[in-house]
This record gives sequence, C-alpha cells and structure tokens, in this order.
Amino acid sequence: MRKLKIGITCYPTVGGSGVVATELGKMLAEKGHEIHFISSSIPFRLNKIYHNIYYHQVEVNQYSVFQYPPYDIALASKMAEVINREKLDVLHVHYAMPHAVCAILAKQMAGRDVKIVTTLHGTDISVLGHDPSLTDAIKFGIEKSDAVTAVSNALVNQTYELINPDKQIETVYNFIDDRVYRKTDAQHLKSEFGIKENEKVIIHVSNFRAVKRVQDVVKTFAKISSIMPAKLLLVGDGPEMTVICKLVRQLALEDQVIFLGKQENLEELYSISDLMLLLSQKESFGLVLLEAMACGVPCIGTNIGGIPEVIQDGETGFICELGNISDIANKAISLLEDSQLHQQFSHQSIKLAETKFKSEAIVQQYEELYFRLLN
Ligand code: GMT
Repeated sequence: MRKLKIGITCYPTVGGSGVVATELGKMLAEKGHEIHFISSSIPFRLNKIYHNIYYHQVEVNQYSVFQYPPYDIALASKMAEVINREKLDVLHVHYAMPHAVCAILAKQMAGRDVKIVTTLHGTDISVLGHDPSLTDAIKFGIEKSDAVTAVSNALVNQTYELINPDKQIETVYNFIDDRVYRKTDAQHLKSEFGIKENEKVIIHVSNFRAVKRVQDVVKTFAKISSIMPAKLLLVGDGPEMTVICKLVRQLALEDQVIFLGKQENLEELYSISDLMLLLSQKESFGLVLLEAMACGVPCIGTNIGGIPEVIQDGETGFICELGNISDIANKAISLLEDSQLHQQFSHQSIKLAETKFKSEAIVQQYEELYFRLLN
C-alpha cells in the first residue's frame, strides 16, 4: 500500500478534538505513513518519539502594531511551507475554525494539489455556528474542503441545520487507543483516596464549562449518596469550578466529593469507578464516555447531540432527559443496586467499545477517505 505524507492541524492543548487528532496521527504513523503536525505547541498526547512523526511549530508575530496577534495567517503560512517542503498528499484539519479556512488559504499559497480534509468536532458548529459573524466563514471552510467528516450523525445533522453547506459530510466516529483504555488493577487508589470497600464510585470527567452541567452531576450524586455509601470523583478543571465547589459545600458533600483536577492515566481512575455521568447540554460525541466504556464502566448521559450514539440505552447505560435529576438518580441507583445488571452493562460496554468504535476500523475509514481523494 502506498505510504502517504499527511499534515495534521489541531488545537494541541487538552481537549477531545486534539486527543483524537493526535491519536489518529500516531496510529497512521504506526501504519507507515509520514505525519506532520502543524500547531502552536506540541500536541500533549504526542508523548513518545516516532521516527515518522514531525512537528512544525506555528510562531505568531507579536509586533505591537497588531491589536490581535495574527495566528490564522501564521498558521496558513506554516501550512503552505510544510505542504511544499514536505510534499504533503493530505492536510487533515481538526475543528473547522479557523483551521479549515487556513488550510484552504495555505493550499492556494502553496499552489500544490494537497487534499484538504476537515473534521468537525462539535463546538465549532454547535457554538460557533450560532455566531452570525462566523457562519459564512465556517460554510466556506466546509464547502472548499475536499472532504468533510463529523464525529457523530447528530453533528452532521446539526451542521446542515445551522450552516446548510452544499457539501456531503460523512460520519466518522471517534476512537481511543484501546491498548491504553482497558480495565487495569488500580485498587490501591481506592484506599489512597480514602474510598471504603462498600462505597460506590461515580466519576465525571470534563473541562468544567457551563455546557457540561457539572452542577447536575453533583445534584444527582447528592441523591445517590442519600441512598447508598458513595464517592464522586470530579476530574478536570475549568470556568465552572468555583460554582461547583460552592454547590458541594451547600449540599454538605465535602467528604464525599473528591476533586482531582486535570489528570493523565484516566484508565486507572475508570478502573476503580462503578458509573460515569456525562449530563451535558451540548455534546457532539463525548470521548470520555468511550474511554470509560472501554474500561468497563457503564455510563449515564443526556439525550443530547451524539451521546445517544455512544451509550446504548438499556444495554451499556442509560440515556436521560437533560436536567431531569430525579430520573437520572433513580436510574443510577437501580443500576448500582443490581450487581448482576451492572456486570452485564459493564461487559456490554467493553464489547461496544471494541466493535462499533474499534480504533483499527476507524483509522482505516480515514485512510480510505484519503486514498479516495487521491485517486
Ligand atoms: O468542548 C469540549 O468538550 C472540547 C471539544 C474539543 O474540541 O476538544 O470537544 C468536542 O470534541 C470532542 C472530540 O470529537 C467530542 O468528544 C466532544 O463531545 C466535543 N464537545 C462538544 O460537543 C461540547
């Protein structure tokens, strides 16, 4: 099979789109392709040396005449430079704004027929798509890309509703590194965190933005812990943290809620958890659901965006109405009280992660897309 030269641009700091882009680059490199990351800093998941992965840093000019440093132009220039110097076949950008528009500009600057693939991740449509000052640019980026993918069917539909581009958008689900996300023996963490043997462990992982509705997680947990001994692991950090700390104090849950901040090695935390809650009001996919499921953790999520495409309602977890705390808590309690049902959901979660979201098949789906464009 022909080996390709593939450029990848993403937001390199913590966040699902950057994680997926980096894991994709790593897996494509393992298949022999040459990968060129073009971003403002090294993607944080690029934590090992690969002989065929290169990193090209975007340097933004801070000249005092600029009221706003011109990141988009600097990115497009760097992309054009790499397209020509490295003779890229494909430039795959993750997150439409501004990456798709920069890639199209870069292609024109380079004068080389590099194929532009844009992957929509969620807030680039569900939040930015509502901003009239950006919709035309997002539409342009989508329509002028050679191929466009989105991480769920829900996001495809939302893109047509909000932006209405004249372009076919293909769903390619997210994936995780299944060699990392698997149940591991991390029981020692329980005693280290002061979690007793009889306590159920509920986990929530997010960037603590308002759309994640972390307050609903805490309120649900309050109901669960009034019925059974339990601890809540809150993993991540973000703008809502102060509000959440206050709510935990108001509900007198300080001894039961463990704030872990941003963490790596989440597979160990999932491995000591009995249930994951993701109760967002916007969520195109919910990568943390897939991570948890792969480690055998049943999930409860809201009937929002791509969440119902990840959780199989009544099979691997439950889908609940946004903000319906009583229903969410009742479903959580019934699952946590029934060890047989819990074990069944846990097995089915692992199975689903290994089949519908199998990394090998999804990476191949991207590879086939690249070859289709090049032939
Ligand atoms: O807002 C976030 O949650 C971060 C954002 C990102 O770009 O990293 O996440 C989006 O992309 C992820 C990877 O495709 C998806 O798993 C998340 O569901 C999506 N977030 C939203 O739609 C809110």
